Amino acid sequence: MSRYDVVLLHPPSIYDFRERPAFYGPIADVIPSSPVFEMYPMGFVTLASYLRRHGFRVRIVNLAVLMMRDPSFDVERFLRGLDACLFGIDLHWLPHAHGALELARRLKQIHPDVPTVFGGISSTYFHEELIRRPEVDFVLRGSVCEPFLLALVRQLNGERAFATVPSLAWKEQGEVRVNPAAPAPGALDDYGLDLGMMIRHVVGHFDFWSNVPFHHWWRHPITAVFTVRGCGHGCLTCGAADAAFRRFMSGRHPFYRSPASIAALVRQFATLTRAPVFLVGDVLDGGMDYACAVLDALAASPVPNRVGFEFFAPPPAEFVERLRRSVPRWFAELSPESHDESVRDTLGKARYTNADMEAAIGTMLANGCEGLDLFFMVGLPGQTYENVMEGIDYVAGLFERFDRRLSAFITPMGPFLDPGSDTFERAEELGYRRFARTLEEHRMLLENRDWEQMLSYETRWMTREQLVDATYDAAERLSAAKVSTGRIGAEAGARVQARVTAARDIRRRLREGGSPGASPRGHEAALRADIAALASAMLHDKRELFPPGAFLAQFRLGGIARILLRDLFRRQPARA
Ligand code: B12
Ligand code: SF4
Repeated sequence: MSRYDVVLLHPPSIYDFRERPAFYGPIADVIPSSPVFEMYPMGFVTLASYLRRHGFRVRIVNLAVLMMRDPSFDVERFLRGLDACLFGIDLHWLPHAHGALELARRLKQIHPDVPTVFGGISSTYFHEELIRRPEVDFVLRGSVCEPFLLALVRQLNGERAFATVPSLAWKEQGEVRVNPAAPAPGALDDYGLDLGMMIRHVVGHFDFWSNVPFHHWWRHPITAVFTVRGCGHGCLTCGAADAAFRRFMSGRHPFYRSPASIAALVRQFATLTRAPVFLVGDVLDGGMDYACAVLDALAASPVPNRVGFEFFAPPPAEFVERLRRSVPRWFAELSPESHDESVRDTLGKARYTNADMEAAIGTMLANGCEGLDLFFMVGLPGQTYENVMEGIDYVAGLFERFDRRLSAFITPMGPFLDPGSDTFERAEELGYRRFARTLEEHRMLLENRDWEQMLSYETRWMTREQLVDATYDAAERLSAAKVSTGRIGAEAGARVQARVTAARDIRRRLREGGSPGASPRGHEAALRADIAALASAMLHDKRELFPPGAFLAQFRLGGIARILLRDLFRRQPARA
């Protein structure tokens, strides 16, 4: 009998990133992971919890983190040591097109008799192309895959009647079969995290490093509760927008987690850690009654941790006032994407004026919001270079007007257009020029050495070169505005400035040097070293968004021990 029924593996975005360092630019500047995109989909944890609850043995392996932590980590040797009935690989985010396929290929070489299953948003979109590849045996489609993966594992252990597994793409004697999609469930409450089981697995198997969600997580273990699946907004650029999901995701979206389940998950995290708990998804999208019910549930079970709220449009004043009364410590994120009302209108997230936004900023700061981050983007429909720069001047004005709890960040949309989004499907009509359509074409883009060439698009308003220029120039100006208003210190500002200068220099040297190996050996080594120095964040100081803390200060060891004890005395589920 194999040691595990399923091993879920998270690949790096580019499989050979350690041997072939590429210049990824600022594509991962405002997220916890580096451009290796080493964070695994949170769905790994809910899939593992669900299967374990049904008596199956599941292991999560964050291969990307293992490869990052130790440059001499021998991947092939590690893969050879895995003992499982099924390997699950996520191709959730398209930038993993390179790493996920290469990992599957290697697993097939080493374990030819163990099937591979792919899942995630990009796998769902590209399931027909994926299932034709020899290294892929199954693809599970859907935004909620727990019951389908369970059905697949049961069939692998039983009659192998794969035609009965909902939403499965598979092969029968070389012929591709795509089973009908099962409707997505109406609520998310059945698909949660089981922290007790997770901790017991980590402790029992001495398996901390392969489970960590991203590099350095143990230093700033931010946690998140996913309140919604899908989204009701219509951003033209988003692969999970209403129109996008209707193109390729079965079932009705969005659907929400109940207020009681949200509060229970927040409490679970607070038992474990002192770190902030972020609610992913704008609770106001579920309607005012739902959003207030979430606040009431949080108020009934208060936690000392800071709780983060995400807003897709400026929240109404009465909601913010109620938030202050319900949650002792809170912070928020608002993503206007552009300061320009007409660009915002075209983008389609939400329609509001800058005056509305400024009023909401004032209200939030007056109601105890401990930090408010605004997110802006380069690469939007209708956006020119000048327009991006005007945006930074607008933000600088906000910095003058509001206190230092308000901050802002800008990143390029990239490296890829989201498949299934309007900008991907209706590119020409919306002013986009697409450099990749198929999964294989995206994989090939990741073979490039420079993020400018990795970008899968340019727009009628900005070429790829201008998108890069706008990104660097905007970041430089934004950083200067932060220094002059005391949001970051002069030293942090100088670090950002030095990184932008280094990035421009690398770009020039890559252009002059051409393909790898074309430049003299010494130059090549220096270039690699300079690229590596910019690996984690480029245009922002990541510490601004994810302040590091010491391990012992972040975790509540007593709480962890209590969860562990409770789990040990719980009857272990029989396989059913
Ligand atoms: C929260 C979120 C994040 C979080 C990550 C949380 C996490 N670790 O999962 C953060 C902010 C870090 C993030 C970052 C990025 N994100 Co994001 N993110 C989202 C968001 C808003 C919600 C996702 C969600 O609800 N997940 C719910 C969890 C519980 O389920 P799940 O992880 O999806 O897993 C389920 C299924 O997908 C499936 N599944 C997943 N993997 C596997 C594997 C197997 C084997 C199987 C069988 C099933 C399976 O089963 C799971 C359980 O049901 C979506 C938009 C949306 N509304 O959906 C965008 C979205 C997924 N992100 C997107 C992108 C592009 C990114 C970035 C690449 C952006 C960037 N350049 O920085 C990075 C990549 C980060 C990395 N890997 O390191 C795009 C993806 C488009 C695409 N097809 O590639 C989306 C659709 C929209 C968007 N543009 O933001 N993201
Ligand atoms: S980018 Fe727009 S459509 Fe996509 S999840 Fe965010 S608000 Fe929803």
